[in-house]
Amino acid sequence: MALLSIAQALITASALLGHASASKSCTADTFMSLGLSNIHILSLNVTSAPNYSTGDSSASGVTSAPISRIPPMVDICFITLQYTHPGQNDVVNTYIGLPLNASDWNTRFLMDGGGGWTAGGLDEIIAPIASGYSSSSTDGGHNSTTSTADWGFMSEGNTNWPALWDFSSVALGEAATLGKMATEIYFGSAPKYSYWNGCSTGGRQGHMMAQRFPTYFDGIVAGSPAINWDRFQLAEYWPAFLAQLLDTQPPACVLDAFSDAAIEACDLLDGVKDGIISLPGQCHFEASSLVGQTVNCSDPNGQIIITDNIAELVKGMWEGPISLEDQFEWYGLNYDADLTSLLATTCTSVHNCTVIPFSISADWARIFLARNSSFSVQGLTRQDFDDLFRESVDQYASIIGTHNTDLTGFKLAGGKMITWHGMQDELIPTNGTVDYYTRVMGRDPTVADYYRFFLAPGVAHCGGGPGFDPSDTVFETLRVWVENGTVPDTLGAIATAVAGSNSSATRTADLCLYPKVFTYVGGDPNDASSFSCI
Ligand SMILES: *[C@@H]1O[C@H](CO)[C@@H](O)[C@H](O)[C@H]1NC(C)=O
Ligand SMILES: *[C@@H]1O[C@H](CO)[C@@H](O)[C@H](O)[C@H]1NC(C)=O
Ligand SMILES: *[C@@H]1O[C@H](CO)[C@@H](O)[C@H](O)[C@H]1NC(C)=O
Ligand SMILES: *[C@@H]1O[C@H](CO)[C@@H](O)[C@H](O)[C@H]1NC(C)=O
Ligand SMILES: *[C@@H]1O[C@H](CO)[C@@H](O)[C@H](O)[C@H]1NC(C)=O
Ligand SMILES: *[C@@H]1O[C@H](CO)[C@@H](O)[C@H](O)[C@H]1NC(C)=O
Ligand SMILES: *[C@@H]1O[C@H](CO)[C@@H](O)[C@H](O)[C@H]1NC(C)=O
Ligand SMILES: *[C@@H]1O[C@H](CO)[C@@H](O)[C@H](O)[C@H]1NC(C)=O
Ligand SMILES: *[C@@H]1O[C@H](CO)[C@@H](O)[C@H](O)[C@H]1NC(C)=O
Ligand SMILES: *[C@@H]1O[C@H](CO)[C@@H](O)[C@H](O)[C@H]1NC(C)=O
Ligand SMILES: [Ca+2]
Repeated sequence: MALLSIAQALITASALLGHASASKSCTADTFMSLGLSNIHILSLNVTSAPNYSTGDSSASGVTSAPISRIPPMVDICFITLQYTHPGQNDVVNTYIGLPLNASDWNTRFLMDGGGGWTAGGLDEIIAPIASGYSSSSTDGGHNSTTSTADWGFMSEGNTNWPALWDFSSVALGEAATLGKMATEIYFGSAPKYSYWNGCSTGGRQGHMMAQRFPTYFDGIVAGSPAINWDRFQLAEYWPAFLAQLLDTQPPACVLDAFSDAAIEACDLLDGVKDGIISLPGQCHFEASSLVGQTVNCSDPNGQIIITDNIAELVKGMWEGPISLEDQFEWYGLNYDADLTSLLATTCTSVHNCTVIPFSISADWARIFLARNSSFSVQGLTRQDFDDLFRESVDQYASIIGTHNTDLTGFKLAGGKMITWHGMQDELIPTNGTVDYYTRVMGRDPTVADYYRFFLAPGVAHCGGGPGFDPSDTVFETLRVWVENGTVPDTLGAIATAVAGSNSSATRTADLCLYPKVFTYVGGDPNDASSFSCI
């Protein structure tokens, strides 16, 4: 997900020091030397685009940038490179954008990350350029017009390993190198600082950069990261699997009734009634306590009585996958996370619903694990599920797991990274990121010198939810850490005001550096000073 923060957007060229004096011409001749020894360039397209409308990229829904914060028109030099890795039969499209006029360049380079199966594309470079940066992005060898089977299979039953390498890491590192190379060719000087900013898949990509290309970026924002990919994909598949195992397809209203009951039971444990469970460890809500209750639904209309199986299913969504041998496989969702994304249904009545497995994890299981384009969750046994899990970890951890705890290279290069994760994440279990950071901390107690992690209570996947969202401040916080040495002990966040209080007031908070816990210490719950990091 290409998240552009307000702060990032506000950093216009004029706000930052240091301008390059002149640029070369925005023509193919200028960029003839662009290349890498391991790639073969199929085409180079250089286009001068004065008055390029930034509204176009926002209209496509790819960037969440508040459009009023970046200029509606920017002058861009576009470079599109299509290349292959000889012998691998792949085609990678990489997009580079430079402020056309050197006086608009803020002397920095910034890549915005992708989302889901999208490594990136043309849309991801527009907002950075409009903010004064040079930028690049890659489709990683496939884009959204290609189905997962089309790019994931070499042929039915055979994994397309080069395509997965491209998507996972290879094309990302190349896009960074090519983007910086083009910047230097055009402006005559290398970027002073290079940054990565991403969430979800973009957060995984940010971690991949730190792990595998540790000298490429001075600063990385990696939100709600899709790291631990080999494991959490199966955790995302688990709800749909359990639903078929238990032959139970509850409509959304029933799942919401469980979330509401858990929030009702545990909301106040953190001291503030705000629809947020900030201290999930203290919540011991039993799904089975709702068995026998009637839920009134409006969409579809009707009443439904909660059964043992429904409670068992919800318990499983909160617990996460557990093997046939009763071994922990991965984390579940927090109690206050929306349950209806991983267990979406279409219904003709409250008693006749069909589960729609979450598409990315269903594709992962079908194309990369079962390697069978007709495969579905129907008829899967517990043993089958465990086999898929084992296959995922065994075959893919080193390719796309993105959980290498050795960040020594990044540390020695002087890099800085900030990760945050919403505790109401409805897709990627928040605790997987806690797990990774804890393991890095265990390996290097000085981790906070270069890599800082902040939990965001009440925030959904990459934003949304009632809680404290740092999206608008995190990039600027990272930038001043890198450029000014301002160490972020907390991370500024905003939330909607607590219901019943002055609803026009903005609720602010300073999120806590993990493992410190965001704790209410008394006072107006809309006021940041009413919370402390303990
Ligand atoms: C070159 O890139 C520009 C801008 O992205 C695009 O409009 C044009 O169609 C491309 N030309 C070719 C030949 O691909
Ligand atoms: C860009 O827009 C400005 C203001 O609207 C206009 O004066 C200028 O001619 C345009 N330039 C090009 C190359 O279209
Ligand atoms: C580049 O920007 C400078 C300063 O705003 C301006 O004087 C110059 O005319 C611009 N050059 C082009 C080619 O737009
Ligand atoms: C997606 O990739 C295909 C194959 O390379 C290409 O023809 C198409 O133009 C791409 N679409 C976008 C939106 O980039
Ligand atoms: C998840 O992490 C929280 C701490 O943030 C902890 O209290 C909770 O027990 C963990 N939940 C699971 C299922 O591991
Ligand atoms: C559901 O609706 C019935 C009547 O339609 C009402 O008696 C009952 O209290 C409602 N239950 C809930 C939990 O709102
Ligand atoms: C249940 O839903 C399916 C579509 O998912 C539909 O074909 C079927 O007729 C429905 N059954 C009843 C009893 O409504
Ligand atoms: C693929 O999956 C379908 C549906 O489960 C099954 O009928 C078929 O036998 C599988 N094919 C192979 C080659 O395993
Ligand atoms: C930069 O660092 C100085 C000295 O540590 C500090 O006073 C100042 O507030 C910092 N500026 C920013 C924007 O963080
Ligand atoms: C509500 O908040 C707004 C903005 O902070 C303030 O102007 C207003 O006086 C407040 N109203 C009350 C009743 O506190
Ligand atoms: Ca609360």
